[in-house]
Amino acid sequence: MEQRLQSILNKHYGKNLDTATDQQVYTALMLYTKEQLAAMPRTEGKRKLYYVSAEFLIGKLLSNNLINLGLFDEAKELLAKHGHELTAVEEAENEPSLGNGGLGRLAACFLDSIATLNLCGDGAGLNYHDGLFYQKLENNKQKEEKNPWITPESWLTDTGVRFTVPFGGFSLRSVMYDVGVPGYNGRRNSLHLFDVETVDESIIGDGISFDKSDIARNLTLFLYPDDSDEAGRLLRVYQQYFLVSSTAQLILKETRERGGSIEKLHESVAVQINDTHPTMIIPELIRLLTAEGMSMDDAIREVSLTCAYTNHTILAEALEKWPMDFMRKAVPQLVPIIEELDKRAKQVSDDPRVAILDDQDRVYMAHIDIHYGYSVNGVAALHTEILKESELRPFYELYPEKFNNKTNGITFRRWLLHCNQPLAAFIESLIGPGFKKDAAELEKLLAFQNDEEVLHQLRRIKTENKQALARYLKATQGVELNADSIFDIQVKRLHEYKRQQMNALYAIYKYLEIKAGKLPARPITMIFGAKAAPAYTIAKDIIHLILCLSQLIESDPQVSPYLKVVMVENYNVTKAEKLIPACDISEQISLASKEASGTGNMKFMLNGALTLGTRDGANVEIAQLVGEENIYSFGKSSEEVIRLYDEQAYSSAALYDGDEEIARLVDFIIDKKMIRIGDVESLCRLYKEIVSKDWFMTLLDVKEYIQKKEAMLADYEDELTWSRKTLVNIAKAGFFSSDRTIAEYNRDIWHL
Ligand code: GPK
Repeated sequence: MEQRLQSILNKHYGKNLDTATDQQVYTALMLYTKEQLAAMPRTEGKRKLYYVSAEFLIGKLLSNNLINLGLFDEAKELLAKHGHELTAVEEAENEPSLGNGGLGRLAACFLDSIATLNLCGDGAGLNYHDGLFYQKLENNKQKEEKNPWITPESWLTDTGVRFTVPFGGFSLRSVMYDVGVPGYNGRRNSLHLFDVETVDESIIGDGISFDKSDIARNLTLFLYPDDSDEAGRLLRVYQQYFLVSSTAQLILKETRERGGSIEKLHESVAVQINDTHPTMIIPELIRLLTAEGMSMDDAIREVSLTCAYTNHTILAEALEKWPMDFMRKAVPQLVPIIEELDKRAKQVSDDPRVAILDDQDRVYMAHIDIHYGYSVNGVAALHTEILKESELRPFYELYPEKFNNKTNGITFRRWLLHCNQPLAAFIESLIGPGFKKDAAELEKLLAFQNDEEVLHQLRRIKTENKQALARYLKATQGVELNADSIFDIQVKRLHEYKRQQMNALYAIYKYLEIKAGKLPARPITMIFGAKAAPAYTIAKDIIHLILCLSQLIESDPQVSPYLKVVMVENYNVTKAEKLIPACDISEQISLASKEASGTGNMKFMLNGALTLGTRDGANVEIAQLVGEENIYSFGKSSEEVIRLYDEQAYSSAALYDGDEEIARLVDFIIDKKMIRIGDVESLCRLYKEIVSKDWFMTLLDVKEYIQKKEAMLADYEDELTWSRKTLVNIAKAGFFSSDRTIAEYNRDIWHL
């Protein structure tokens, strides 16, 4: 390693390890790691998986690749010998901006586990140049800026592979870049990222504005371009088709090269459709197979035996429906195929709820996946039950055999071994290194439940991680944190169903308590991190509320010693890796039934935080594993919530009018102290929304939530009891390894 690094540095910069800057050392180490990766043997298998996804939220790659290659310690020592710290060198890497939230991060964890389990499976996505916007916090508001991340030397390798993607009236060339995906045991796969040959970043204007109609130049600029107008929605269709047409062409090319038969495609290929964004791969594969001379019947049968679909949400707004007119304009070649699929589906069932085309000529993407895929899975036990019992019930009645659950997981390489090295080393000192390959071995920690020295050490490690986070936030955002306070963290995309607004109501509660002289036993630091979709007004209002509260509290010397509210700017994977190991209280407070799974909840428990959560998504399974005494659950059940929706029986106005305590908290949003700091229009809009609509039932659970959090804060003071609970959480986290999830996908769906 040393020799090779010296020679790369010399060739590129005329420097050596002692004279090079951290940035130069980063580039040299990246290039070296890339060479090592390319030299690894590929996974092999008769059937090959293509995991197709609009997002891959892969995070920085240097350290994780070094860990998986078994080179991490060597690199760290070598750099230290020459006066460089690996953590400082890592800072030089831009985080790839290829994802948005849990769905994208799940895809990234899955790639790591697929390679680690030695399964033959690649990812396929788009190479967005500016990806998801960069979030600036200014004047207590979110401002969106572009987020270029690709540098001349990067993990991307141009494969030389090119495809032509036909659109209505024109066609585009697609360029295939690869990013190597090393498993933790000697073999590798690839992430294929397709780009438009004619992409042009110079068309980006102020902020993130650009000409939405200039498809040849804009197609791979942004992930989830604003879809509040028709041009934006059409652009999403162009993006989706570009991804799936490139992937479908790659699949047929590789199948031939591997000696497989196109006529028996499903014997050589499995396609996992990650949410509905890549759904058009079904008609596209059918189109390509029939163009090869297969009959429509045969093509449909083969594709249906090849494609499987994962559902990630029951929120109606996220279930894509495209007007057929968009298809006619962007991808006219798919129109007759979609019509044929619709006709056949109507022969299977005349129930309009399962139709592909509705009476307004809109295409229901998920319905294509369910009729013409062989597997439909939810991402947590409760979520899959809700799909079967309510959201997709008519489909479940038609095809019960297709439905299955795959509870999400996370890769422990990134979310423990890399992000929390002190904890990983401590665990290894207690139970040996076996847990690194087999996460179930973490259960051995249960033997230390009554070992006071171990329990004290867990809190010491947590405190050190809190200090490290404090240093980081001081350096990057100029905020001061008190590492002796309790760190209460909610980080995830901003959405009303995730109920950051309920957490903000807690901040108001605590502020008023402190003003009234009821001081907490220990200071509390409430940390938020969240991006709001640029066109989602109420979500931005919630960010505004949190930032105004932060300022109000900060500037009040009576309150600030006891309470702090911080919003981390531009929350992303890099920041998650620093926040999660430093957390005491993990906020997982979505309205029951609405969070399909959550995966942050798993990362926090693995790093020794305790969950304050509703009985939603994977929280339910966390509670079952750790036992009710090791989690703080609250709130109305999913059955109750679903009943309230069905009977239209929820009224936030009634709760507000009937409860002085609730009214006091909500009214504070438009208190004159707040109006003085913030934007009246934004605060009033949010206030009205909560009082009159509150679609995600904040006021239903807010009182129980406050009570539970108070109980939790009190428990924190009993160090041994708290630490014992954190130990049980870490010990029981093994189930949430994505290695387990992927083994189940392979056993039940892929059969690679
Ligand atoms: C679900 F529908 C979607 C979406 O568009 N983006 C996204 O990140 C998330 N998700 C769910 O909200 C989480 O509950 C879940 O854990 C995650 O997908 C992965 O399954």
